[in-house]
Formats: sequence, structure tokens, C-alpha cells
Amino acid sequence: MHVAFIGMGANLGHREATIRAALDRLRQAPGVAAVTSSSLHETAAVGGPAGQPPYLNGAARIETTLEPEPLLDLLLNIERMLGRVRREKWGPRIIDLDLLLFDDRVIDTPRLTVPHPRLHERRFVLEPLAEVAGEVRHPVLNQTIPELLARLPGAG
Ligand code: A4P
Ligand code: MG
Repeated sequence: MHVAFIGMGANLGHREATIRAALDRLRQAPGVAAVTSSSLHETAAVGGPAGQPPYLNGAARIETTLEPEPLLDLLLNIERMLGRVRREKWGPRIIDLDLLLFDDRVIDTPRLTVPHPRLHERRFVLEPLAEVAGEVRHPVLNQTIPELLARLPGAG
């Protein structure tokens, strides 16, 4: 059994309902055994076009028999089922599901980079992640999530 952490973000539509629906889909997916989720945090949009609505962000810990690539496919499928349409980079979205961490694996393929390359610089990822990640360490930076949070510059 593997342990993976998923980052969730939404800034269009009924954000909380969409994130709850994504969690339900994860719970029901074959190969996913346990899903624990953080609280949802309201955050100002970082990057992308000016004037984006604020996000709701959360994180989930899952136990799964899926390998990283099939897990990514599941996340992309759930995004699609929930109505995400990809437009501009970092543009507003119904739902964004990112694979943040997968055991202590380091993966760098054209489709998948794990740990997520920006997770350690983003307060909107780290704060919810800290609620579900316990003592887990970033396998490249060798720091816990609270340690990564403490390293962020003030505003994050
Ligand atoms: N991909 C590679 N590695 C991964 C991974 N670890 N997890 C590939 C998920 N996908 C990964 O993703 C494009 C491709 O990345 C996927 O098809 C997959 O093969 P995408 O979701 O279409 O692109 P994106 O979301 O526009 O880009 P990305 O890189 O996911 O954006 P970020 O970095 O996640 O930033 N502000 C606030 N407050 N809250 C947010 O949640 N999110 C973003 C998106 C910007 N600003 C935000 C938030
Ligand atoms: Mg994404």
C-alpha cells in the first residue's frame, strides 16, 4: 500500500461542493483505500491573469494500491468528470488536483513530476497539507511540512 498526498484547488463555481465531489470520487475509486482530508482554506489567487476570484484549497492523504501514473490518470479523469476545461496556464479553474507526494519517491517524467515542483514555495498548498501530512518529509528537501512552512517568506 502506498501513501500519497493530493492538493485540491477551486476558484470557479460552487467551490466547496466541487472539492467534496472530488473527494467522493477518490473514495469510490478502485485501488483507493482510505481518504483523509484537511479543512478548506480560502486563499488569494497566486499567479495567472489579474483579477481571478479567490480559491478554496485543501489537501488529502490517501492510501492506494495505484502506482503514480495511474493515480495521475485518476486525478485527471476526476477533473474532467467535474467539468474542468483547460484554458490558459494558471487560469481560473473549476477544480485542480495535483499529486503532491507519493511515498518517498522522486519522479521526473514528461507527464509527472513528484514531489510537485512548487509545493514547497506555496502557502496555499503547505497549510492544508500540514493538517494531514503528520511527520512526512519532503524526499528531496528532507524537511517536514511544518519546517517548509516556517521557511516561507512572510506573505507566501
Ligand atoms: N503534471 C506533472 N506533474 C504533476 C503532478 N505532480 N500533479 C502534469 C499533477 N499534474 C502533474 O496540469 C498540467 C499537467 O501537469 C498535467 O496534465 C500533468 O501531466 P494542469 O493541472 O493542467 O495545469 P495547471 O494546473 O494550469 O498547472 P499546474 O502546474 O498544476 O499549476 P499549479 O502550479 O498547480 O498552479 N492560487 C491559489 N491561491 N490556489 C491555487 O490552488 N493554483 C494554481 C495552479 C495557481 N494559483 C493558485 C492555485
Ligand atoms: Mg494541476
